[in-house]
Amino acid sequence: MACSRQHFDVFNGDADGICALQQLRLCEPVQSTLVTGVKRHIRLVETADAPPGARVTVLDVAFGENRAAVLRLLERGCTIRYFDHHHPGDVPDHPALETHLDTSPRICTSLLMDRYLNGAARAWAVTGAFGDNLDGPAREAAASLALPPQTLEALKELGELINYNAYGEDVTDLHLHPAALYRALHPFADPLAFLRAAPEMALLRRGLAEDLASAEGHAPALDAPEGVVVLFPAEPWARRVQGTYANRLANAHVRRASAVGVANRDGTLRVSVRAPLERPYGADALARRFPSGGGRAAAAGINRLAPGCLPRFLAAFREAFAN
Ligand SMILES: [Mn+2]
Repeated sequence: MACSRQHFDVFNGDADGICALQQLRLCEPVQSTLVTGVKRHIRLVETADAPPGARVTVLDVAFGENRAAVLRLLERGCTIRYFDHHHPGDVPDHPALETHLDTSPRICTSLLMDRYLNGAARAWAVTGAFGDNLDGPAREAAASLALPPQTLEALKELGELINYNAYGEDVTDLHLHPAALYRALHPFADPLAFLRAAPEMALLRRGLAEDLASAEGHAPALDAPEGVVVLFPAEPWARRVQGTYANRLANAHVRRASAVGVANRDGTLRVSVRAPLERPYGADALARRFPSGGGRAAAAGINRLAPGCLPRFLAAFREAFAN
């Protein structure tokens, strides 16, 4: 596909990032250079080699992590539009920087885009919200569409499958490069038509079922009233299924927190933490107690937890989510 040096679309490779871009580009079609990666690849703006005068749109990656790169692009004469729902830190005032930032736990970037576009591609916003595990807000956004229940469930599956595809240590773990998945779905104004027709979706459905089957074979490291913690070995299936499995645990026990740890290649643990859905707070504070930890109040993570710190993490997890 031809790519333009005039427009750069920088987006998280998860469902929220992809569905936010899909809405925008259905309403404002342009040829653009796509910049994306695995979900954990947050510092994307520094990899966008945009020339002076380019229009850069950034979606669903924390502003703070990209602040220096944004400032460099502004200095170079680029115009930047930034949509995100992660904690942004200090946001500079600049005439060429337009921000749409909202850290409410019931908002995601796809819903911010829906607001920006006045609901012009709402079914994709609903899909993105489901992908970010915002079940309630997704259903509220969908209310105006008056969809039959089975259609809503199909959008939920689509969001979950696109989201599942984004988890891995790098793109070699993934079934599909997120840019390829975006290009595949972009021709579809109707997400359901994509879900029904696309071979990519059959591939992801099969992959998720296999990875979940592998995950079910592992007993929890902690199964307490406050929450559940599961640890997986350093294997591609575990890196792919980590986020989806964490969401499944969160949905299965709405009053309990959950954490899923996967061994990195260097032996440290990468941990996804979900606060209880009924009390979606405290995950970020817990994660920040450990080096390389961060995230949102409802969902956070630690990139490299030293194996020796595991007992301390389990104790801090119980303390953070004690009733
Ligand atoms: Mn998001």
